[in-house]
Amino acid sequence: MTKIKGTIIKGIGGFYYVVDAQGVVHECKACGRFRKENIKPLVGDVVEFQSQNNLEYGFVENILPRKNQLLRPEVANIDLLMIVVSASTPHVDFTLCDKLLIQAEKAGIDQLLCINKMETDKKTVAEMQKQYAAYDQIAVSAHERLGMEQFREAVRGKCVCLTGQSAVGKSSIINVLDESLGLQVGGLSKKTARGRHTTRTTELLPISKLDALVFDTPGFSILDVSDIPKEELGWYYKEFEEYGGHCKFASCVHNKEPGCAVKDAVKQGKIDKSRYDRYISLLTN
Ligand SMILES: Nc1nc2c(ncn2[C@@H]2O[C@H](COP(=O)(O)OP(=O)(O)O)[C@@H](O)[C@H]2O)c(=O)[nH]1
Ligand SMILES: [Mg+2]
Ligand SMILES: [Zn+2]
Repeated sequence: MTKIKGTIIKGIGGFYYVVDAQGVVHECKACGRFRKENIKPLVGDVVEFQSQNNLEYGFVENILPRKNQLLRPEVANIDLLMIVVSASTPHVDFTLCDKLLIQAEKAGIDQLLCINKMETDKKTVAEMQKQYAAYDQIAVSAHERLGMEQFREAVRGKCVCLTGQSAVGKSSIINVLDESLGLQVGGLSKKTARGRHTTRTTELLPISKLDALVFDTPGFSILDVSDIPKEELGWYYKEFEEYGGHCKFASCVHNKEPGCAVKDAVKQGKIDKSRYDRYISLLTN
């Protein structure tokens, strides 16, 4: 029996779907050793597996070293985390955005903020640009096909994970990239103006004309970053970088310390006040 190499594109109910170099998808289970060693294969993992003649499914036997991984969404080996927000409904959850950026920065993953539904409201686009001036951003409309050329260029040749709240339009955007995918798209629940969860599992989709792999992920609104030591938190704010080294105390967490260059920058309007205020509430909670 020979080992075959492939990439996990989906995991459902204890089964992993692994695509090999020829593009054939194999249904696999994880070998028993993983459970014992508390290892969980992730979508995006490059694995070695064996198919067994007497069984319909194969066994994932080995996970190759990961380039990176995220907890939420739970994915491995990505080149870019695309944080999608909506210009109208659902309203931007700025704290969730902050946390997603923190998580990606800590994992050493590039980030791009993508504001979808741009045709509906110009104010949110401007607000995002103000608050996240230190981050790369694009504004698009999946419905009106606006900004999609820029989007394609951001994705080309990369393994990109789309993440964000439900109903911001992640699946809709991916459908524009490749019409043949026909991913299910959801409406907004009228009662709560929150998204319905249409995408239930994380799925890795090849977009061959862009030489890209794109993860479509279920939306979520809770992300816990409380495991990050408080003294580290500020490291993951790009706009603090320029100033953090100039604080009076090397251990400054930019809260109540005197001579804090980050706080000065906030006072001078060089760092966005809302971003800083939310940083303090993450720091002190
Ligand atoms: N106005 C507007 N609505 C959009 C746009 N893109 C997606 N939607 C709508 O937003 C809702 C959620 O889309 P969906 O792709 O399922 O979001 P997901 O949960 O992030 O995957 C659907 O009703 C879409 O039709 C857009 O560019 N403009
Ligand atoms: Mg979806
Ligand atoms: Zn400081």
